[in-house]
Amino acid sequence: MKHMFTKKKIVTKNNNVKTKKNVYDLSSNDNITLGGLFSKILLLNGTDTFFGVPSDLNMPILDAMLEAKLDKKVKFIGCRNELNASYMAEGFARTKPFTYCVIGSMVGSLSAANGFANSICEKNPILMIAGGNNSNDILDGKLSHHTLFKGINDQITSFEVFNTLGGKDNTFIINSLKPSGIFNTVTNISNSLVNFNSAYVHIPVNFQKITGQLDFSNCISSQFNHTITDFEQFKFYNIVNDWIKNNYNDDKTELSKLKPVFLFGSAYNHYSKFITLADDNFYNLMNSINAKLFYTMDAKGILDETQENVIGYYWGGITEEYKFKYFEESGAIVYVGVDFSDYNTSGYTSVIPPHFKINCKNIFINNKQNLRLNNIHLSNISKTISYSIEDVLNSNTDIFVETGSSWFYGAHIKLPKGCRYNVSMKYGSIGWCFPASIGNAFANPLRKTICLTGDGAFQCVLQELVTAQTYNVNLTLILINNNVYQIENVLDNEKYNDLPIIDYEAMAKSMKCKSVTTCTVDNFKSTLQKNNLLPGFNIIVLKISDKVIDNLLENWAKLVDKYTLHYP
Ligand SMILES: Cc1ncc(C[n+]2csc(CCOP(=O)(O)OP(=O)(O)O)c2C)c(N)n1
Ligand SMILES: [Mg+2]
Repeated sequence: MKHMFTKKKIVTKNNNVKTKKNVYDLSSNDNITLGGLFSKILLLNGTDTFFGVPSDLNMPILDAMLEAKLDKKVKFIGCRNELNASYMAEGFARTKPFTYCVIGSMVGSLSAANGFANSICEKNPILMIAGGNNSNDILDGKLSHHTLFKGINDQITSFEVFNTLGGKDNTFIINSLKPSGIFNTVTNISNSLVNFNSAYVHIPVNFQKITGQLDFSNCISSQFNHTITDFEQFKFYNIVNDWIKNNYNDDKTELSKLKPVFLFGSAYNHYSKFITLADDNFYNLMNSINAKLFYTMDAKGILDETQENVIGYYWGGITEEYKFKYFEESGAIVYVGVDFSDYNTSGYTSVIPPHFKINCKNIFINNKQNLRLNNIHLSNISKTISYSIEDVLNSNTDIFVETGSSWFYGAHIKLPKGCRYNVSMKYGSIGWCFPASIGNAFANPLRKTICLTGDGAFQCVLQELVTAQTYNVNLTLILINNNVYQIENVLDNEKYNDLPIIDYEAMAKSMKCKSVTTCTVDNFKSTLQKNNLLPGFNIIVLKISDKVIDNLLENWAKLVDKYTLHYP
């Protein structure tokens, strides 16, 4: 790593590709800036929007990206901090091949690291373009601002952090002015992104103004097109059909006698932006074998919940008794793309052994934990919240649901066909939901995005009210204001879980938000129906008591906590 910045030779991990001389396509030999190349790649992949925060370390590349003379201008959404920018980029990348998050290294990149990790977990790829300090100062051993160390180490600290998070194959540095070097780095970046891996590229500020024969955009973008054509194999019809052929000799009558049960997990979530995983052929096939279908909670939305054979979620020990009966009576329990965690199994409780596993991970069976919640009590308040939201959903809505009690309101929503449901249940970082919803609204301006979040989570990221209002994004924010970290409070009813009483309506209005309404459960349904029809950004602050706790939430939290704290 030490020789990364020596003047003689630039050694990067891309060496293997570098040795292949002139592999890049020079059919388009026009001069272009490095920033222009990044912008062109974005445009060629069907999008024009990226996110970030300006810094003296990234302004040359930002300017080059924005000023590039291309068919179309790209759009930079400046966020109020880098963490929010990385979440927003991830929300955007949920329905687009990828996007960029442009930040300065260290003071910016370290804040964005949490969102970068979230995007890795969810496989919605973002490229962090991090502007670094001037490499000349590094070589002279001078101390530069925003850094911890002098010399070479100041430049590589941020790089190393992202190398640790994203892996060496997804972490890059541009330290060469040679087109071949740039080509190799940008090719490797596009390799990461097409494989749904988020990537990091570090560009010292003095390299950011590079102009030259750098227009490799066509050959790099063609990689995306190539990959997209391979998605047929992930269609659930093809997966299940192959399985029936291989295991039952295509004898559907024999199989249907076994009352097959399928549990679908989140392994395929990230393909759903490119193809319809569960199409009519799939449901016809499932009907022909009399199958009952379930999904894990991190995959909610992957199945069409209006289909009769889609029974609902399986969520470990808080799964309803009637659902377990289907599993007990089945002679063919099949798990497809299931990736169990303590969150989606409620602390690895009531994990059912499958007869068949297709592309599954992390399936540990511990029958000692066969706990069940026989009686699920949903308060009228919970029902009102869930069903009022359900009523405004349609095939043109996308809902984003935050970690916290929102997950449990979301769980009871029966999704209409075509409504996209978004959670981040693997990483579970509070604050993700609001910026990610804004990102989605940028990506899908003609659809209505609905953000369901708690007050604790919202307080992490509420600066982005300004961004949502500035662009008047097509988004309804439902803020559940219970003045408590409720999901934590059920474990430990302590003062530290209380939240200060804040007049969110006044606060949002002071931040120039135009449509803000505070309501209670009594008028939530009518408020939501009215306000959700308004175009642009609307906020509904739903005030509820801190006493609203369903046993579904309470039991889930206790089971997960018991698992988390368990001793060897
Ligand atoms: C970044 C981060 N910090 C802390 C946590 C732990 N945590 C999980 S949920 C939660 C409270 C959420 O409170 P709120 O948003 O008000 O939701 P409620 O359950 O009250 O609806 C906390 C602190 C986390 N998941 N992520
Ligand atoms: Mg709360």
